[in-house]
Amino acid sequence: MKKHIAQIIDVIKKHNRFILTTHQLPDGDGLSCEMAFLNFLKQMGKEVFVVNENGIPSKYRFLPGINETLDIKTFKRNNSGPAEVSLVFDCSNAERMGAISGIILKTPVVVNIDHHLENGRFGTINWVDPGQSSVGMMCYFLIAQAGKINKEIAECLYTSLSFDTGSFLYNIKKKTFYVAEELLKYGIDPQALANKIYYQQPLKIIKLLVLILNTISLDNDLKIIWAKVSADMYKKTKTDEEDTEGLIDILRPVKEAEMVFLMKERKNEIKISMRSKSMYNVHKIAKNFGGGGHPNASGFSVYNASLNEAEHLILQFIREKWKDLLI
Ligand SMILES: [Mn+2]
Repeated sequence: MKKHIAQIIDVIKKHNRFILTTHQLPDGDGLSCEMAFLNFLKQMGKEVFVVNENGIPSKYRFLPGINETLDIKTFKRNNSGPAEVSLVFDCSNAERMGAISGIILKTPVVVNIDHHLENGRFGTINWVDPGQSSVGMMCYFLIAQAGKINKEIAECLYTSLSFDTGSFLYNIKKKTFYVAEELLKYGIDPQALANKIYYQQPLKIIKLLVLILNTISLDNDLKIIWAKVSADMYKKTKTDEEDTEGLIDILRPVKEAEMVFLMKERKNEIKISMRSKSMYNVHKIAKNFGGGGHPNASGFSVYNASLNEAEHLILQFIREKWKDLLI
């Protein structure tokens, strides 16, 4: 860690134009890290662009600096010259950046900061640490080393820590609470932040949730529950996939479940998010289907299948291989 931090701070000192990004369908970890670095690099007098393939989900509009993010079109229009360094957060491989990856990979220095088990190491500097509960933790250590944490950065990084641990419920590592406490020293209000992160759901999402909950199935022997989201449900509730973010956490508290998964219908694709408590390593399932993630939280896609066909394929695999999936 020390070596990577020194190396990255050195790169930052030596260059002036930076571009920041995270994975497509950005989440609370990646976006918070972008905003923390936007603030940090500006303090250092650098020129910084934050570019994301998709728009910013409305629930993250409270993050300090978020209004400065650009979509690819605006970036290309406003861009007066190539960036020298790109920083990519929470992104396990270059493809997950989406269309922006072309621009990112062309910058002379690509800094890849991630905590996924499998990482494509697409950077010129790859700081990959699956032992960290969030990339926000890694950003904390780096920005703290540079002596540049302030209240805005603390708010961003606290959001990242909270988001990737489900509000400090899972994936909690030795240093999580230490870093959270350090961040609180900058005068942030954790209660107010929790409000902004978790208690701002529009009613339409609850209506979508009702439809999803109606599809719940349970395998009592294997202790698995799962649910489905069809394109039709989005239509009925005027929602889209962005609105399903975090909904899988509704399934997690079920006593009968050691593993939960949510299947989302896309065009020619079923996207699956999986979570486990302590019995199963869901990363192994994701890997089998060409996806990835962490032992307790992973994702993958099944292509050219209906919801029911994908469901059948996944359950067949788990029922055959369940012994190999135990932790
Ligand atoms: Mn993350």
